[in-house]
Amino acid sequence: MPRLTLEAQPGEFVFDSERTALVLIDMQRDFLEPGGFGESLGNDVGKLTKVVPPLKRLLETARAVGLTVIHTREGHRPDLSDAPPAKIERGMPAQRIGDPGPMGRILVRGETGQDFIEALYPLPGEPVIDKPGKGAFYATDFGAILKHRGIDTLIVTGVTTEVCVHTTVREANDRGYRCLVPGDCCGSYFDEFHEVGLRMIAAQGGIFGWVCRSAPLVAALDALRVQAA
Ligand code: TIU
Repeated sequence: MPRLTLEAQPGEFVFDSERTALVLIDMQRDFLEPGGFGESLGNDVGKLTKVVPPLKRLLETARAVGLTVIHTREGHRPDLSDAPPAKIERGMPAQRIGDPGPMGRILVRGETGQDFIEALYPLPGEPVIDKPGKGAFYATDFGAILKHRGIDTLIVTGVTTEVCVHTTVREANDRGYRCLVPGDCCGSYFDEFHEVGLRMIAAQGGIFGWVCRSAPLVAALDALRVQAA
């Protein structure tokens, strides 16, 4: 069993790489590029771009050592039948879910804006979870895919820290998964929510999971590759 040990908050994180999945939450144009859902909610989407280089490095390392890699994508059916009216109507966005925008209809499956950013695009064979909610488990086959692959540990990354990353970590924690969150591979439109969101995960002895930086995680995974060579 390829076991790895990592310094993390609130303490050492030990995991088996064969039972671990790297999960990229919603690295979509709709959240990271102008003209999409994130901007329609009044956010500065430029706040999220710093996540891309460290996450790309982690993704490439995970792929190189054969970790399971899973991508999620928030969005709705073109007829919006899976979009709760309360979600569509909420707030005062300039453009709402389903409205036309420069990247196609906002947060609608199959539209350019709803797709992944180029730098982190899934490879063939990497599962893509289309999710209508904030959490990756709600109304998806994410749990079934993890179960069939024997996964018990999730490395959860992506955007945004306090919304879809947090919701997924909470859902996973309640289902018995051990979650590690590399903080610099997550991003928020709000610096303080990002910081506090990470602290909330690791507080109280790791109430929802563990938090680390990506550099030691990449180094630990890389060491596996050296051992195998
Ligand atoms: N608005 C916001 O911060 N996030 C979302 O709506 N979805 C995700 O976090 N992906």
